Amino acid sequence: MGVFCEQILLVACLQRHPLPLIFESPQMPQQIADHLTQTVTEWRLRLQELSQDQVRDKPSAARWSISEVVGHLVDSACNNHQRFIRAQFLPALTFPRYEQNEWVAAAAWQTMDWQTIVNLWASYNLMMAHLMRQIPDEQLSTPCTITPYEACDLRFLVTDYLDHLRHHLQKIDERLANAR
Ligand code: NI
Repeated sequence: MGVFCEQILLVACLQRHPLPLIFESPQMPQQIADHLTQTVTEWRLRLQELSQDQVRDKPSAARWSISEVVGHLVDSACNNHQRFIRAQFLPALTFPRYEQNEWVAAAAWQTMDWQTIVNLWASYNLMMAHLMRQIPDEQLSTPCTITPYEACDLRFLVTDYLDHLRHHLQKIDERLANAR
C-alpha cells in the first residue's frame, strides 16, 4: 500500500468527478466527524494491543509495516489539518500533495515507540473530528486544488479524509486476519 496510495481515493474520485462535483448523497462534516470518532474509539484499543513484532513486520521491502501505515495516517491528518483550516479563510485553496513515501521515511515511524504512535493517531483524529464540526456550511464549497490533482471542494476533502483512513484500517484488518 505504500506503493500506490497518497490519497488513492482522492485521485480515483477526482477522475470520476470533474468539477463541479456532484454528490448523490452528500454527507455533512458532522456525520463524517461522528464516523471518525467512532472509528478511532474502536480501533485505538485494538491497535494498542498489537505487539512490536506485529507492527514492525514488513511483508516486503516495498511495503509499509503497520507502524508505518498508522504513521502515514498521522501524516495524512497533519496535511489535511492544514487544508481544512486554510480553506476556511481563502477564496480558493491551492496546497501541495504530500510525498507519502518520503514523509513515512523521514518521520522514521518504523522505529518510533508504537504506543506513542497510536496515541498520537487517536488524539490527532479526535481533534480532526472536532475541527470538522466547526466548519461553516458555506465554506464547504470552497474550491480546493491539491496539486497536481484536479480541483475539488472542501466538502470532498473532508469526505475523502475519512474514506482514506478507513481504507488503510481495512487493509490492516486484512493483514491481521491473514497472519492468524
Ligand atoms: Ni494512504
